[in-house]
Amino acid sequence: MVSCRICRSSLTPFLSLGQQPLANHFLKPQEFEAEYFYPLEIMFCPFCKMVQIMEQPPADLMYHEEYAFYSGTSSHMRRHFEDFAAQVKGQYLTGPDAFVLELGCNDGILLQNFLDPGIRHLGVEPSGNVARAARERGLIVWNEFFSPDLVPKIIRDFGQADAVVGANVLNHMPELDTVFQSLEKLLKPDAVAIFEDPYLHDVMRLGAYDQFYDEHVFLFSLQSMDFVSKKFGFEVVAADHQETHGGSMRYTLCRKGQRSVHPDVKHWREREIELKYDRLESYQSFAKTCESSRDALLALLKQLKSQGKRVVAYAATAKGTTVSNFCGIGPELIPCLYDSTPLKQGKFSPGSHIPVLDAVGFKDDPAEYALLLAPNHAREIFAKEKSFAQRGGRWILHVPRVHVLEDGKEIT
Ligand code: DWN
Repeated sequence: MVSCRICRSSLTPFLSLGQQPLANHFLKPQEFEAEYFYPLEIMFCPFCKMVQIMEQPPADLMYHEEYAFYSGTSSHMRRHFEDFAAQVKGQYLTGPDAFVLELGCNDGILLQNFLDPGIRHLGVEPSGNVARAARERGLIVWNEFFSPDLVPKIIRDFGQADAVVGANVLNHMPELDTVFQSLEKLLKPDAVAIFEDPYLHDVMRLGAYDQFYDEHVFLFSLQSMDFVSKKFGFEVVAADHQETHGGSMRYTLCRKGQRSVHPDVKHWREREIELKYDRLESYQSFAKTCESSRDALLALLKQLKSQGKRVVAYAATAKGTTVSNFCGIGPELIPCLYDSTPLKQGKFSPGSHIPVLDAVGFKDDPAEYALLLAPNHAREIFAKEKSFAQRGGRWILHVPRVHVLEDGKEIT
């Protein structure tokens, strides 16, 4: 029996994504043999409704000196975080000596937007390389795993916070209890915690099983976020849906009764009940969709190979690790993967061992098809790589179902 990390009830498994490697551990050939794998089983808690993975690899295997994901690589995301920061500044950092704390600030893509108006800030980031990149932007960053031990030090150096923020971070933190207990101490009485993470409804509606990998221990919904918040004396006062990462939710939390609750919170809460996200059957049906999607993608790639077509992949994402390992796609079907991150180039993709090449070379590759492993960045990548479609190249996407685009139009 596996217990829920939040309410200790017994969890029910609903989707098995097989043996998976560390999603962001791009490797050299000499590392293949000792590569770390773990079973990626997705579970639902019938009591608190939290969707979570069964087992998470040790944190220091995932976050370290060579963490492969730099948040700042997408220009679309840079704009998104400017807007996020503008909202936080305009609504919550209006006092004279405001202080904002960011958990898991990565390369500082969000936090840098607080520099200009001179707002006091601190980023806490466990991966050394991205923490350094954030410091190079002039930010104050502690290269640490966030833990309750840091709380007295933060309060000693900065005082209590007006806002604690985290983007795609809370879903990475298995010990949510200690995060909420820390928030209780860190936040001023009417201060807010704002967390933005992939949203359950979007994952369910898109069949986006690729949002599950080692780093994403939780997939939040309003109902599960309500449960955790309530457990620690907080409440959700705003729920702003975002289009990023295939669909995310920005939850604003504060101590219960401190602020009025935005009507959207009720709207999303009711919608989740209408869609039956409180029932195991919904997750079992989602699992079937994911398995069909896996079969369809593999069948398409095999068919194209039998026709002698060259299919490459684009964007060496963490999500792509789940896709290639769940579907069983290796270099025999996809000879190479193009990506803009220097740290990934020249290495091989986790588990599937597909060589990763510099994205600048994509333009010269004669491939007829390209599997897009970052569907969340489709607009940005299609614009950047428009010559591919212009010369007759076809994009393959696996969400919302496996399909092929020719000149922007779906052909299968
Ligand atoms: O939560 C997480 C999310 C926010 O980011 C992390 N745990 C890990 C990471 O997940 P991901 O790798 O699936 O993220 P993205 O943002 O979907 O993909 C980024 C990758 O895509 C990078 O390797 C760079 C690449 N990329 C590219 O090659 N060309 C991205 C863009 C926009 C491009 O134009």
